[in-house]
Amino acid sequence: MSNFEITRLVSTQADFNRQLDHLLAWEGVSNQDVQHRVSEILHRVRTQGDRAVLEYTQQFDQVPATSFAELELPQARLQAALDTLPANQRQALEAAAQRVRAYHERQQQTSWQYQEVDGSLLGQQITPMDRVGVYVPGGKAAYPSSVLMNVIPAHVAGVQEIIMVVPTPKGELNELVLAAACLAGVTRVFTIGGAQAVAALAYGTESVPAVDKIVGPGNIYVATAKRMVFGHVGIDMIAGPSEILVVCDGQTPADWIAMDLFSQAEHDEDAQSILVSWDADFIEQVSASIEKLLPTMERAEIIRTSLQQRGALIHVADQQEAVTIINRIAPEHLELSVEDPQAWLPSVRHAGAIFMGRYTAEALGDYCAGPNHVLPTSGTARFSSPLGVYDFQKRSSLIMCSAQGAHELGQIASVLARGEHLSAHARSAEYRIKNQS
Ligand code: HSO
Ligand code: ZN
Repeated sequence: MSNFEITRLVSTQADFNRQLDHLLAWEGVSNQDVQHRVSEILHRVRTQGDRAVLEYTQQFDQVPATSFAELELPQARLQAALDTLPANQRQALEAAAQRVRAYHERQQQTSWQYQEVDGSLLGQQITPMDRVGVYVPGGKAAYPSSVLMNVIPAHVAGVQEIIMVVPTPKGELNELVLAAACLAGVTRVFTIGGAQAVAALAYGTESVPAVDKIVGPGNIYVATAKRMVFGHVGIDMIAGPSEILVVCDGQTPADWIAMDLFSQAEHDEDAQSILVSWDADFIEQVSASIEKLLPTMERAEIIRTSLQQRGALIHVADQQEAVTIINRIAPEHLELSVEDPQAWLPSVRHAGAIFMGRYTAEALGDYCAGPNHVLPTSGTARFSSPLGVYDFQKRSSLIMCSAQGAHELGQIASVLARGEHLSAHARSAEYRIKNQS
């Protein structure tokens, strides 16, 4: 414990901005070798279908299946997983699912139309995607909560078929993941993973139906495969490591804040936890809490590495500087552990999710508050939003011209079309101008 070091930054230091840049630098992984291997897997699955997926699954996951049919779980298996959960787990999962559903129902978009004075109609029609694939990692990163967060918005959006893929290394199934899939509304489950599962979902095989969009986290092979099939199908964001930025006025118990920092750090060594405060004494208290609490943690080594590599305690002069740092980082999770978080909101321009007030631990949002825990990372909150119902819906524009509307628009379109030397466009519009056909 003795030589534990977490980066300390003070905003008055001359090279503060450079140090902050250095702290935030994150190399998105892109590896030529991985790309090469993934493109070969995509090609084989695209051309050989089930047989290639089965072979890769036998090889990479050491699954003894001899036919592809063995790689699909019946609905009854999901129901059985739910039915055999210990009562407290089932209740917690149901409560979380119900809250996540209620929140996402509010995101439901509605179609609209309006009429112009000439009787023309304009509008926008919302339709769900037909079929969506949800990737669920196997092994240590298999989170039932992520099943809820990826599947429920698709279900609320009205997606008819939600296909889940989950690798089962050595045949090992995660009962909570299956129970969550059952509650969330998954239609079919295939026990496949890696780039081969992404390929199966993107291109379809004899057994796996091709989907319109693939969402969900995965390792570098999965992320690379998702990037490569993008365009053929939609994908969600490519998530970087988890991050939390806690802004505290010094009035929250230091142990609470230390544990909030740990809660993201324990995800993995590359996760980033940062505290910003204008109270220097409080920063010392949190530092002491970290030292005290770290040895008590199950994942102490992961937390220690994460905090040492990418964590920081930042002392700023005042609240205004804290705001500048928030917007500079555009964090995935922002905890405003302050007296009046509402007063801060108008200044927060970029953050995936904002946890307001001393009682709002980020962990509550990860599981059951209701909002989605799939959030933009690595500063991408500058231009993107939490996963939501809108990610599983599309908009179609609606245009219905009256005779009078066609007459008026025809004149505008004709002039513009002739300016572009597109005479079929012009004449198509002109036919509908009164007295000209
Ligand atoms: N904090 C993670 C989500 C998660 N936490 C799942 C616990 N389980 C994503 O930002
Ligand atoms: Zn988490």
